Amino acid sequence: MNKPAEAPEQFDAVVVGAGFSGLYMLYRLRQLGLTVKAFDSAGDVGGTWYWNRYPGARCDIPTTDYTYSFDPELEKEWTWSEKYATQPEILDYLRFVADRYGLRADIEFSTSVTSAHWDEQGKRWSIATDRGAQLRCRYYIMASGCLSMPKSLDIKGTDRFAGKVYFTSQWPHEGVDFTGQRVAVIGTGSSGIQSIPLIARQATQLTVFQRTPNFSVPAHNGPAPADRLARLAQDREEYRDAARWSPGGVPVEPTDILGVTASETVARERFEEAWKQGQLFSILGIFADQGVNPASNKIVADMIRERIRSVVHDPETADMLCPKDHYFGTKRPCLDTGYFETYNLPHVRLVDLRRQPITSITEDGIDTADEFFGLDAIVYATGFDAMTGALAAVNATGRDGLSLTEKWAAGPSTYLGLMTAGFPNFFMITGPGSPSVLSNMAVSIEQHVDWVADCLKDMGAEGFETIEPTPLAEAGWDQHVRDCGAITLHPTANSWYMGANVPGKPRVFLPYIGGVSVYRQACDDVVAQDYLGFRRTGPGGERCRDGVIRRMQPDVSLVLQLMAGLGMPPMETLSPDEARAMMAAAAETLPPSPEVGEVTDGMMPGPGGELPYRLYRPASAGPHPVVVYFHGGGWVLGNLDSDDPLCRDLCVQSDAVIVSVNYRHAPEARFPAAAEDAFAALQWTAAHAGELGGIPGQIAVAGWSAGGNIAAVACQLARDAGGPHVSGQLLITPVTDSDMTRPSYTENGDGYVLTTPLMHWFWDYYADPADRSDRRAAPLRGNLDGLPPACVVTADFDPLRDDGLAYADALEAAGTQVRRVRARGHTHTSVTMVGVIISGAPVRAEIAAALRDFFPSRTSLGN
Ligand code: NA7
Repeated sequence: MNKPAEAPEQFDAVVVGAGFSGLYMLYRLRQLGLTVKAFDSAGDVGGTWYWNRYPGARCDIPTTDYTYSFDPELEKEWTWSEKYATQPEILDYLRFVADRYGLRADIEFSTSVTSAHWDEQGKRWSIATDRGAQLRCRYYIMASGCLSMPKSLDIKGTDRFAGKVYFTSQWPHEGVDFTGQRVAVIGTGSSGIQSIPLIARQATQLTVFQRTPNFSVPAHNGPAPADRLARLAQDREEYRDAARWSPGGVPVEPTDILGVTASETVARERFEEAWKQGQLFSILGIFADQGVNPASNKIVADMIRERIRSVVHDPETADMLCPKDHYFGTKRPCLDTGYFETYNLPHVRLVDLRRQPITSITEDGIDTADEFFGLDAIVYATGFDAMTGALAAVNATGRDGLSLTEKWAAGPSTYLGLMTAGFPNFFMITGPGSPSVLSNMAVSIEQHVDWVADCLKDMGAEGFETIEPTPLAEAGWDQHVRDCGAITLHPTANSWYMGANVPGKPRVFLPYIGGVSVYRQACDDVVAQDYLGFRRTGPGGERCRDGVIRRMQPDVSLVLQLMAGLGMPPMETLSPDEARAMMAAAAETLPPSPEVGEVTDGMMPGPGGELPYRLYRPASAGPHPVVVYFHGGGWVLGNLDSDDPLCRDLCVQSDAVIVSVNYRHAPEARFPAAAEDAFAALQWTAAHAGELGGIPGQIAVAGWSAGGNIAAVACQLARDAGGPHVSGQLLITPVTDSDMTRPSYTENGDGYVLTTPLMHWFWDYYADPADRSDRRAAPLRGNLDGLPPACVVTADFDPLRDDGLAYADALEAAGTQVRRVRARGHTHTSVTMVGVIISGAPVRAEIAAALRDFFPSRTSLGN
């Protein structure tokens, strides 16, 4: 008779991993009174610090910060011996923590979870291990680490080598003695860079095989920094809180100094200071813009390369060690102790695999294109399948049989990096889409564990059994993660952050780069909004407030915060002259505008006197199509300078002559002065196109905001007058009507620079109420038949959003061809902030493409 199968053991929660995150998760779950079982394939606690025992292994965040903060008593009982503790000391610490809280009792070591299936009927996860155990649990938590799945070897002939083979990620517990041996190290990431100097001390001959040189800065290791210890001693809680609400999980003084505008002296001073500190966040934060601006990044990178050259004696080796193919910080920079100095030793040699690729590893060494290296030992420091590798290894199956790897075939998709739709009650600690590897892991781990534990507590209190993100919330978060990455230089690098180190892995920027504090706020906001974007179910029914937690472009929201911090008075409380002065002062702080071929100022006749104009000519050979441009500013503010950066950008990108016209302003010249000037400017420019370097007959109008209003009016007037012919109208977030009751006036009426009260202020200066329904003030009310093709740009966070949409709809209804450009996540003003708002660049590229399309014959001119 067959023995009846044992019923699976039941737990409230199963945790995978017993490293930093698994241990704390276990602690919190127990505190909630839940039954928990944790598994780890290692023989003891420690996670990454259990496995990575290679010589020189240390953390690269100061250990005073790379530590648990949840229990003040624990902090009193443990003192780190060095600024950057070694792997054995960190492992000791984690063992100490496990002992102190008696955590081992609930951990099964040397056991891997092999499968996890969601049972929709029973609302439980079914878990199986490689030791044949079957378990059922309500909550399944992957605390499996971001850098825990070693990358598979992808070098030819690795299995042929008869000598000793070592992996930095799985180093022998008893250690290795390389004395008298000819050793190769393959890989120059953190693991290679930390271990190479120590291996060199023992080996008779050391050859380092480098595919990509890495930026590394000296750690200046030693005792923990006195200032930090003092601050901690004085007020531990204040310090830990500062870390929690910092950009990277370590308290730092953020700078607003830009590399592109800093003097050489300031740049050098800041670099020297950061170099001295020997900390990643210092060297990554020399300039506020070094992560987003190539020119600023180069200043830092050049100074690091200068240092490498000053240390390494052989110029050829020094050159090989200088990173040139990626921006500083876009691959994880390293902290080292004597790394570059090691190459001055006579028995150490560097091989550049880009010049001299490995053809195969053989029985007794490494064969390259033009040389053979006889070896006794090979050390692989080739990295990890980062962030998704360990999650994919278990490959959980969620609802409807969907596996995680199927769902993530094109890259991971998560809500807050904590959960993923279709996988109820499945949590990830520091999953993709969270700050994780870009931050102090200790801080990010505690935040995630706390969030999950609090969430389970809330569920228990409210009688819910399952939780899962909605597709809408998840798609919104994925978009936000991509938006944050897109404004940085990261996507340009072949880094493990991008999944680029693993052949075939989708190229996606995996972590969230918006910052630890910003991220924490988003998580808190989700909870405060009744778990926005999560669906929770229980015997009493389900609750779901669906929505997207962050819809604004990250740089737009940053600029709004900065502006709010300046405490400027609302513009509508000022007089027009005061408002103009405030705008002029703000314009002075703008970064340099794009270069164009030529800029000339001139005057053209207008109905009320001469009108100043500024002409921007592309650098390419003319003649060019001509765009008559009208600046924004509510008919009251603005001038040729205010929209200069946008005009330059339009000129460069659309390859058209831009004639920016300074029409008359209210209240000095009220309605219809601006509209009349716009039409007159169009007529004059069309008549003089040839003299201006334009192609006669190829004229478009463009305008932003109130400028968009008079541009639209000019098109209607030109049609009525039988000319001039207008090839297209570009209306950037235009005012098209005087009716301020459309929903966007309420939804976006406050907080996004252009406010509803300010629109009232503008209208009051511009036009009498009786004139406001005149089609020259409200072009939406005019006859829209027979108008030129249009490009209408609308911004999500703009009171005028619905003005633009209404005009686009009405033009289309009248048979006009309309290209709609949605400035996703932008405000009324942010799209035009050239050089400030990076996320506006793709929108402006689309606008420029629309401009070019107004002039199809231009292509046939051979340009
Ligand atoms: P990393 O940083 O991924 O470094 C791995 C290194 O191995 C890197 O230099 C790779 O070159 C190199 N590599 C990988 N595959 C190959 C092959 N096939 N041939 C030659 N060279 C190869 O991993 P680490 O373990 O050093 O550090 C991981 C993180 O742990 C670290 O960032 C810290 O956060 C702690 P590549 O750059 O891909 O050209």
